Amino acid sequence: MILFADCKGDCRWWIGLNDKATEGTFVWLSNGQAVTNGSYSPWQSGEGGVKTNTPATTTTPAIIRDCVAIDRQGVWHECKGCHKLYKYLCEEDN
Ligand SMILES: [Ca+2]
Repeated sequence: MILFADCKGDCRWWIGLNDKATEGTFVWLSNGQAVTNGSYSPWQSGEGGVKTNTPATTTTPAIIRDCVAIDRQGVWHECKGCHKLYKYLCEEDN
């Protein structure tokens, strides 16, 4: 993808997809619609609602995987936390 050609290092972009409301059900921020089975969803192997959140313990913080970023190969990842300073991609209607 030419768009990603200049990126170096940890290159991911938020795509506006999360499962904050219901674990394993990913919805788009733009319209609230869920990604359904059979729709375009190029998940990293083993992701796509399979990686569950890990509750906090007395010694470790929770690991929340609720937000999705795309890498330079076009693969979607459930990222640890939604706070990372990735850039983001937007879709524009013509
Ligand atoms: Ca999640």
